[in-house]
Amino acid sequence: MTATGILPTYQRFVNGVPVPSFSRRSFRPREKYLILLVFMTFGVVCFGAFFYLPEFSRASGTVNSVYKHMQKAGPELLIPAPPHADDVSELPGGGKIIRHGDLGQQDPHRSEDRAKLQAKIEEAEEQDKMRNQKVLERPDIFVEPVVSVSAALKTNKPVENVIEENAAQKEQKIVTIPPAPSDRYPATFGGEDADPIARERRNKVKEMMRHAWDNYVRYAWGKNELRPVSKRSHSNSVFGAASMGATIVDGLDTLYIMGLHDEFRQGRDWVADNLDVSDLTSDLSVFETNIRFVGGLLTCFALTGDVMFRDKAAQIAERLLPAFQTQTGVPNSLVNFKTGASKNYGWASGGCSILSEFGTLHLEFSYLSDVTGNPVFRMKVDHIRRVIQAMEKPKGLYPNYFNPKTGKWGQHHMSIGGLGDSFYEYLLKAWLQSGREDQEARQMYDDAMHAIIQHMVRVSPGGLTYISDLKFDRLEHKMDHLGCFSGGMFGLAAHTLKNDMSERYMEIAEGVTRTCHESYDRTAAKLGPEAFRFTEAIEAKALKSNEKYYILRPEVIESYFIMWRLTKDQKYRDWGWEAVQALEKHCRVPGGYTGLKNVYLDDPPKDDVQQSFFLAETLKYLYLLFSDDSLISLNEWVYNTEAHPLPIKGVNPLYREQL
Ligand code: DMJ
Repeated sequence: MTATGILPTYQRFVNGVPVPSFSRRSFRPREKYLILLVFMTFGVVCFGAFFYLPEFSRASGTVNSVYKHMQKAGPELLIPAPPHADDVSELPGGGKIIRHGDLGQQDPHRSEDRAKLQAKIEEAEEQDKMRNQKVLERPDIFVEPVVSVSAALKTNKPVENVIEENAAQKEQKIVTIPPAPSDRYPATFGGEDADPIARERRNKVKEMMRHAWDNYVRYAWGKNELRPVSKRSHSNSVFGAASMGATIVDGLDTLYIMGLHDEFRQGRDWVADNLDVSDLTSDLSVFETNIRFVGGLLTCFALTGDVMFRDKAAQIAERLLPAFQTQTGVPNSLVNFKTGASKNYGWASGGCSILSEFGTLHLEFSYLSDVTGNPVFRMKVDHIRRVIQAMEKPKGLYPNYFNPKTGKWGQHHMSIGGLGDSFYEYLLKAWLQSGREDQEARQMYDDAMHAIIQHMVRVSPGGLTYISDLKFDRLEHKMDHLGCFSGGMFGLAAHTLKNDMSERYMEIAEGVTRTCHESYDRTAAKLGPEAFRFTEAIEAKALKSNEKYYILRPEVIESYFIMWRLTKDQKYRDWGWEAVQALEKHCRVPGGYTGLKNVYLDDPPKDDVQQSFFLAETLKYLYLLFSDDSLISLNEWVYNTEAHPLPIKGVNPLYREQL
């Protein structure tokens, strides 16, 4: 025997030829120990290698993952089988076979080890759960349509009872969608209409959304907006040249509602990885940032439960807070995200804040406080409410300008259009959003509408109802396209509370929506102008060249949508379809959708801008117009002024309040 290395060799040679050594029957004790040692080392190495397999390479959750994997190889591989009771089989004809288990005779170390490992697995599972929740928490959603308010009203029950009954019914209807393997978001909730024509039209709108989105992705991804004719980004938008992805954030919930989940995911990942406002050096509009970014992100949070959206919304809203540091606490219009310096526009009645801007924060800020548990946002908007409520109102009306330093109104211009519009909308909707708890808001709304009806609502000689502007006690017989949202607003007010105003509200809702449709119908393009007038010579038509453009605005279609849901009058769907055809004819270009410079020309020149609100609002309202009522039901959701639906407190389980 010669030792040639660590291990001794017993190779024998016969005539110089190696011969197998099986002739010897057994090993010597020293050899046995060595072989045992080799096998044990090999076993330990193999076991350890599991932890370096690629799918286990992420440190956290490893114990659990490896355990699960090994379970597949055999349940007893990692954890010894639990002590089992005696196995008893019945014999045909009576009698039993008893196989004795190991209960009562188990090794105490074995069960101790088992308990420790089980505890580790449970801990890892818990960590896994928390990690997943951070990214995506699966929400419960309603899968059955809920009775609409309008349908329920036909039962002649008081609206409150109907709402309560609906809420009670809904509680029983919550169903959790089972997890999909690769997609943890819930499926979009159908909303297919029974009418085949409506379904076809809805598909058309979805295709329009794809066209708008795909071209934005192709030519302006990450930038704010798209120039669809020149196929590049639009650096002159309300958010300037910064890459804030305004179209992504504004369009995301529309993608989600339409069931365009791949596109939604693409946008969601961009938001998660790139939306960072901490380095923005520009002055941004508090109002626009709130309605498009904070509102859009909060809706995505409500719909999906993905807390990334909530946290981004909170980060952005925090950057808006320095704008509230004024003498009165009413915020300035612009804030610098880097320095926190804020200011007002010079043109706004000598540096005033604007009613429609500081009055359009309430829905988003209240909701943000509820879902983050941080009261600061709600405190800010409650404070604005107190300041404004305490002001003396000329003829009961709210002027468009308020000086945040002196606490006085600026010029006495009143309007349901630009500079005033969404302030009124948010009074009504704050009441709705609160589950009708915020009575003060509803009272302020009714008081304001009372004054507006008395001083600003008029009917033209041709029988068209419109809401005129009021400037220094003089009516300016003109309506902005922006003011056309008010058809839907009056309708919603009428249907959500029966009081001595509700009948009149409904008349105005129908009248204004019809007038706004006329403003479309009286153009060559069949799309409405930015403003239209009522004079002796014309009705519902623009006069000045700077009133003749159409920038893909949503307000008229918004009213069609709300009025359709409230009345089920087919004309609203027909009018919406007219708008789709006109958009396709004049605004669609190979690179997306463009606005028009003059709607009175047969072939209107294009402005080469695809506004982010076209995706957020115009296409969303069109899609919902051709959906059934269960999709983002008016009973459960309240739309912010950028058409981002926010859940109604106490009614919609997707409210997701931090308690
Ligand atoms: C949107 O940004 C919002 O609807 C806002 O309230 C005013 N109008 C634009 C779209 O026209």
